[in-house]
Amino acid sequence: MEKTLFVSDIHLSYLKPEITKYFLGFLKTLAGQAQYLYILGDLFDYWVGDEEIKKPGASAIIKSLKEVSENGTDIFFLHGNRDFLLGEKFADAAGLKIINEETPVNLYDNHYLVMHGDTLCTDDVDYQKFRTKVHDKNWQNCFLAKPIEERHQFARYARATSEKNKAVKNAEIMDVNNSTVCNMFRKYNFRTLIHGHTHRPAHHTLTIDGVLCNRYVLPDWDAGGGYLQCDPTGCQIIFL
Ligand code: LP5
Ligand code: MN
Repeated sequence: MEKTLFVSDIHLSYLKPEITKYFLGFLKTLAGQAQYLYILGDLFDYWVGDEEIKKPGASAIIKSLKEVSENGTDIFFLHGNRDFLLGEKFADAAGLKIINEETPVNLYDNHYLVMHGDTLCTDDVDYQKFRTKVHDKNWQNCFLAKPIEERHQFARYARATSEKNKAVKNAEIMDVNNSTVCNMFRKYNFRTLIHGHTHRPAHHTLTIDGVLCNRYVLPDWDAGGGYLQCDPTGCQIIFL
């Protein structure tokens, strides 16, 4: 049967070889049997530039993604807050297509909107300020011009600061803002939103302007992993 798989927040890192192993297994078996695979951000724990494609950790993933795409699964990727610097060199090597941060998708006579999910967390004002800064093209060009080891140092510092901040942040702030979600449904006039980032996997139903809508939140792979499968009969979150 035709099917499409959605994953996010895999957070691949050489420090977590077991996640790499699970994800490679997922690509080889389940993803290889799908028509389309959508990776909705945070494939890597962090990404500091496409020079990294030659590093052993990344090259095993790239090789496997390329095999899946050459065997007939179309792969799409959108940026997360950890890998917003992943670029076209990676995309070429892995045989995937980088799509917009808000992408409407038509599948099996249904309209979906896919996103990473970080832009829905508008109560997290500190994060949104940080995001605006690092999404600035000048900032990115400056950052990418630095030596790779210096970029790693920045990324490690940013990761440690983020973990420290999260430990004292109110959990509510780190979830989506309901009116931001409603406005997203209105902006694109669709029925189903699929995103990750919050690490709160769930299927939410909500009524917006009298219309029943769905919001699927994808599981992260630090907590075991999983994916959303959509086919002509509907969508289902599957935990691994
Ligand atoms: O990622 P996660 O789940 O821990 O938390 C996110 C938000 N944090 C981030 C930061 C990333 O984890 C950092 C890794 C990105 C590396 C990319 C490449 C290199 C860039 C180097 C930049 C210097 O996205 C966190 C949210 C949480 O999701 C829930 O939604 O709360 O946001 C924060 O913690 C906000 C902090 O205020 C920002 C933390 C980084 C501060 C580093 C300062 C360095 C100077 C930057 C100058 C532009
Ligand atoms: Mn994220």
